[in-house]
Amino acid sequence: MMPTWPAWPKAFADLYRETGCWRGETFGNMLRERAKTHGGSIAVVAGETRLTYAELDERADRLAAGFHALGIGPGDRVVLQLPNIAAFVEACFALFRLGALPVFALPTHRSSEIAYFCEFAEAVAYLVPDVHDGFDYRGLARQVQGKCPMLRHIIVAGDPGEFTSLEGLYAEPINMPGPSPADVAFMQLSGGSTGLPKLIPRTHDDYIYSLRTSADICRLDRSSVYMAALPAAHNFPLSSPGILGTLYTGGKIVLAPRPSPDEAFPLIAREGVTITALVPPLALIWMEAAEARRHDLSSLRVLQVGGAKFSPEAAARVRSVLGCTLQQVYGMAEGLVNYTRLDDPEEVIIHTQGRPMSPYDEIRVVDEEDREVGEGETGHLLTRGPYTIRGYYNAEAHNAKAFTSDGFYRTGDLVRLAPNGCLVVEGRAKDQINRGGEKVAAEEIENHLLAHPNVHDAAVVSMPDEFLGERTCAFIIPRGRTPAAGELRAFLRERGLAAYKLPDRVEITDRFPQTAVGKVSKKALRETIAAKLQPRAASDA
Ligand code: OOB
Repeated sequence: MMPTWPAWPKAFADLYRETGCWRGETFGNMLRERAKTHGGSIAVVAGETRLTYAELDERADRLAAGFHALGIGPGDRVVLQLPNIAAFVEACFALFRLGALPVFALPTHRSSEIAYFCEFAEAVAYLVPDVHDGFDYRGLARQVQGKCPMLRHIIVAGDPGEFTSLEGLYAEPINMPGPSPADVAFMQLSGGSTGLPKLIPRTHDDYIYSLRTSADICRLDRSSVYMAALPAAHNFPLSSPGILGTLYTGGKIVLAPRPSPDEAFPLIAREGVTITALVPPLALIWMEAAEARRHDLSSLRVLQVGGAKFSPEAAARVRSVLGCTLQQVYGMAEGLVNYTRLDDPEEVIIHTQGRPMSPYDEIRVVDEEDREVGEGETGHLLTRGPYTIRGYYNAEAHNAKAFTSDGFYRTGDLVRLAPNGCLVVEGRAKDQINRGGEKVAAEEIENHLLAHPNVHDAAVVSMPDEFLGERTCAFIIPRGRTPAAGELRAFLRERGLAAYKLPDRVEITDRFPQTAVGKVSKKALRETIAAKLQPRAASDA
């Protein structure tokens, strides 16, 4: 069955083509072109592996032939869970060329998330590393296989055990028609605010437009060296401008296995990294490390920070500590990405989250009734444009709520439009915790907690945290015996939930505060836990 997803209405698609946003390019052809014009330049550095554009192009062709031989074809979904290794890039381009759709899982996802992605996307294959960061993904694959009988292939980069070896798939290239530019190229995951994560279909046309524009804004060219320190599959390091934007411009990408200064700093010096992207907590760690130790970070020209709000105090230190320009990036896997520009005044770079990358991005800041708020007032951000989806994959009922009738995406973010046209993120209306860039949907965790025999009711909210910005607090009304926090965390881990989703704190209560209409007041719960943490924050200082 081919995926169902709401495409752009014809009038908009025509507009985006006429204005040159969508140029009819595909990822497969984009790599082919670069391989023709500068095949000898280095495209990918990962560990000991160095691939030129010509080599990457050829390996993508050979791997596409291998996937084809397994019976993977156009429109098929493949859940891809690879860390920052060369196989990630090769597998992406091989699938793009085939017209098969990677579903981008994160390395931290576990059986609960992966089994759901496989089932919901009706995936035919699941691609994992053997072992990464001490975790054996073949064990995870076994669990997933048990839950998802329709999964035809489990493919392993490295030692495959009983599964199919990725290395063994590379075959003689074959001719294949390839997808058209308007086709869906892959699916990203939504941070989510509901019980189950949503899949985000992105087309070649729209995604290539977004990474080309991002690359322009970041002034990438053939001499640029982009380091992916965040997980490659996330929208930020993948395309803002990230890995794909750098390959578009013919630059070099360096895949860092982990973002720690110990691993990233020597790579910056060795490879002459010019630009990289971090979430706020990592930016803090990098600044601390750079101050404490002497490292040659002189090649670094731009540090992008995004995924969660970066405090102005920290933002103000970036230039002096790391010796580069800060770029704030406020984006979402659904589309819209805002950037502060490299030549913006320091004031704008420090205090705002930038402005939309495209002149065709439409922005509305509205109240609860979807009426535009007054100038400079805070409201809900709605957006529509040439690279913002019109709906999630197979989610009709949810789409009716997540999008306005005229196609604007409800971001769930509370923002203010500054007089200079830049957005300032002031908060969030969606039921989500942003744990230093990692998104946790409250309802998803609540549903898992409710499965515990000693949990009568659960409400998950954010609590303030100096380092991550927010952490997760689960309020629990017990049933019978009161469960201990460690026991609940172990229970969730046992259910196959990613570690970043486990509640950082558990509060036991006998009832939840309610709103006027009788719903659980998460606002009151957030205030309760924030007040409780207050004295501790003061004594820590
Ligand atoms: C990025 O994408 P997602 O899909 O993981 O998360 C999107 C959400 C936004 O709706 C917003 O709530 C939050 O993450 N966010 C920020 C932010 N950047 C993202 N909140 C405050 N300040 C920022 N700078 O996180 C993402 C995708 C592409 C580029 C960059 C980030």
